[in-house]
Amino acid sequence: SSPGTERLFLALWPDGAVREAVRRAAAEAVRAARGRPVPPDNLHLTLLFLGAVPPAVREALAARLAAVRCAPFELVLDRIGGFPRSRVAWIAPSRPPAALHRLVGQLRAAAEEAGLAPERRPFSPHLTLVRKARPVPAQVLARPVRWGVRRFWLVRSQTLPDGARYTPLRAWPLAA
Ligand code: 2AM
Repeated sequence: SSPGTERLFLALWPDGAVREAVRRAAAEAVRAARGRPVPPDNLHLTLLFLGAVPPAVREALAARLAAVRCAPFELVLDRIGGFPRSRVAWIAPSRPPAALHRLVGQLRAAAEEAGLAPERRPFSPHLTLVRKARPVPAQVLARPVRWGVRRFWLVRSQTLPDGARYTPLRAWPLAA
């Protein structure tokens, strides 16, 4: 890959208050899952995984992302569960708003216009809580975490000896 190429993805990044609410809501499930808990600073909801992005493509992408139009929305994180095959435990919204799916559609179009070919795997919104997790029983939260989403982020993913490091690089506001 050319110099300056980085592994990037687009994500929603919770602020400290939402991270703390997730920590409380998920504490029991995280314990039960054993495995490797995602450090609080790494918690995110992936919107679109981009893979290796050269600098020139990143510039083109940034220009497209600035043109995305989507109203802010609220996510109600009310479900804890797991993907047994990838061995992760997650928290997720059981009824994601239509605006979230519209946002992802626009991001996919922006990525394609910038020359990327993002995966076509269906979007399944979740925040990974634990990796190498045992299966956790599905759970509906009596007290869901409410997350007012106002921006989306371009994030760098680095693989380090002690695990993944995610660095939010730049945000764009949600505005209709
Ligand atoms: P995960 O949390 O469900 O494992 C950075 O790696 C983020 O992008 C993670 O949230 C990860 O999802 C997601 N991700 C990694 N590789 C991916 C891929 N090939 N397709 C879609 N999402 C991916």
